[in-house]
Amino acid sequence: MSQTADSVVDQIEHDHSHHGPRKGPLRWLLTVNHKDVGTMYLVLALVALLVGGVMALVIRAELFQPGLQLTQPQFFNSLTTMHGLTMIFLAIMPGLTGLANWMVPLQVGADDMYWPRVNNWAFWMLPPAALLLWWGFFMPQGAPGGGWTMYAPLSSTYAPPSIDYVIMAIHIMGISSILGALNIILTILKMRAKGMKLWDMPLFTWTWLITGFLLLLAMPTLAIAVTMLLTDRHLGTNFFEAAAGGDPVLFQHIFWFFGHPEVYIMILPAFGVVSEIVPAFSRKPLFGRTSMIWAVIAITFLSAIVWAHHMFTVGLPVEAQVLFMYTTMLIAIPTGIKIFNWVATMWRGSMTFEAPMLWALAFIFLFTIGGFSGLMLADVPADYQYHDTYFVVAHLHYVVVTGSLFAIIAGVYYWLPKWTGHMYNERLSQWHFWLSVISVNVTFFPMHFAGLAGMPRRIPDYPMQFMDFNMISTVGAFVFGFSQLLFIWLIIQTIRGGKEAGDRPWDGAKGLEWTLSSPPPYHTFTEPPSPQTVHNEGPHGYH
Ligand code: HEM
Ligand SMILES: [Cu+2]
Repeated sequence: MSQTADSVVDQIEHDHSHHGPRKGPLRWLLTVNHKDVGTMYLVLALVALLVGGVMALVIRAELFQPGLQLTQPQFFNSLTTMHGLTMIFLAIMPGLTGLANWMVPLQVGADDMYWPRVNNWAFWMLPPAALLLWWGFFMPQGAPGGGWTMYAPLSSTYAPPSIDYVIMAIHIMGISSILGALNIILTILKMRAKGMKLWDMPLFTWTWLITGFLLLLAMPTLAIAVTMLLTDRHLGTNFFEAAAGGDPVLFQHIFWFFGHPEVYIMILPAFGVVSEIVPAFSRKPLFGRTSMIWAVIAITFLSAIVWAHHMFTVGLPVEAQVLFMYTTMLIAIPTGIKIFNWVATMWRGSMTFEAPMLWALAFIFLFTIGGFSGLMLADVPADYQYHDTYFVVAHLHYVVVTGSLFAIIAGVYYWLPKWTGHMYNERLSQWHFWLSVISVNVTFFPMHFAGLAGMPRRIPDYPMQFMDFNMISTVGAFVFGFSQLLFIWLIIQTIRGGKEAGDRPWDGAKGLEWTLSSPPPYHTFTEPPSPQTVHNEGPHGYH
């Protein structure tokens, strides 16, 4: 070896730093540029969305009618498991991380991330992890079918060999997330432009700062849970093996100590995106800015102490059930504050309804439905009835799809003109929005009723009585899935050309990102923004 990897990268950085991106495909392999890395995260998220989406459509096609038409039960269970894991770890999380990579340096006036090379590694861990995860489908006994929660002993004693690959994939994705989180935290804390105080930071950057810390809490916990699975499987430990004195409920405690914060990892940056868009299209400053930040901090704290609301039916002491019920319900307070503040921001604003705003409004409205069904689930006696029914599936999809995913789409529409230098096709975007927002409700709303009527989740077949709800959901799901092709087409169109965007395509938008050209120069803020610019674009400069 004549050169270390580091010196190769140094050379590349040196040769190209003043001119722009490296030419050819190696640009993407070796890039340490936050915008390139952000783009790669977003592309990966889109690919995962398609792969996970195909799995969802197979699930919905099977459930169109009672009986088994397309899948065997074991394969059906693999599909639900892999759909969940794919959407959470490879679609939503990388989608939000992609937005962070692009926007956090732009919003704080930095020239790149704090650790540009670590940023490259954190991304490039993900494609191999994705392959490891999906490889299970091609193994002799198929992919794991124990659910995305991987409860023991389904994922220890009774799992196919592919579970080891999934555990490996989760470890890799976890390391990637931890490095990404550290990088974002350090960028925010160490690289802010002169004159930008912590409390002046844009809301998207704020929510990502807090999410970074939540990732540092959650991902090691998940790593511990799956490592214990692995040692139970291969090294003779019996953490979860009841016959040998172990306890399967222990797995659930550890898993959900990760799992509940995880749902907030997927929603807090979404709050951030919506908190950028609503003021921009209402042409007013965000109402109750400081309370918005405190609400996020309060939600983060509460999210770490409510994990057992996923376990009401495992036989917890009744005192514990009551405690977890009340702490869970407390989350409604800071969440309510946020929703109130978004509505108050719009109150008497000069509102317009371009695509980013439409998606943000749909987010506020539909996420609230998900919040209410969450409150219903938090009610212990009621949860005894809903637990593991389609009601839970309805709830979680209102929060993850019309919540996190809608916010990512809103963010893409909001920042796409900045990224590409072109306006997207507004007419096509309206079609995309209305088709999606109608079909998503056709898909998920009936699931509440199927669940209340008693249809269990994670089953390939069901009695006749649930047929109508399922037929409606399946039709909705196919329309929703195919509508997203419009989005992909629209993005490709916008990258290729279209009306010039200008530096500030949205007249109500504030923030340092809009002071740069569209697209921004390859090396973002080589000249740090002046304190005057920082002031004008911050909350105190609003006029
Ligand atoms: C913010 C985004 C949220 C996401 C992404 C989310 C996601 C999920 C997921 C994936 C499940 C299914 C667990 C399973 O496999 O059984 C679930 C269940 C549950 N969620 Fe949420 N949730 C969110 C918000 C909330 C809120 C705001 C509340 C309460 C105020 C809540 C309360 C519950 C409860 C109590 C369950 C357990 C249901 C059961 O096991 O029967 N969630 N959530
Ligand atoms: Cu939870």
